[in-house]
Amino acid sequence: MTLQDQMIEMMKVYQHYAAADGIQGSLSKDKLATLASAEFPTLCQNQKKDDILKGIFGEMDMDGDNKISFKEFAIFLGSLTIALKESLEN
Ligand SMILES: [Ca+2]
Repeated sequence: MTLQDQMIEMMKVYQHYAAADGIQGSLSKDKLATLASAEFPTLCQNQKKDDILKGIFGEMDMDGDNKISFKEFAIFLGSLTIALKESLEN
């Protein structure tokens, strides 16, 4: 799988969860929680997952409109990739 293929998969994941309640184009807090449960199972086994998700949502929602746009999602995934690399190296 090429990096381009993986980016397309990332776009599909966003679109899948963003369209979950029939309102496309953004992720609400509930949709983000559903996405996190399915795509980040290790995180969601953490007892503090609600606090963690609340913090993540706040960090992701850069314009403060209480929704996660694709741009905000993509930027956050970049930061998350850096954090994951650091955690795997330690
Ligand atoms: Ca936003």
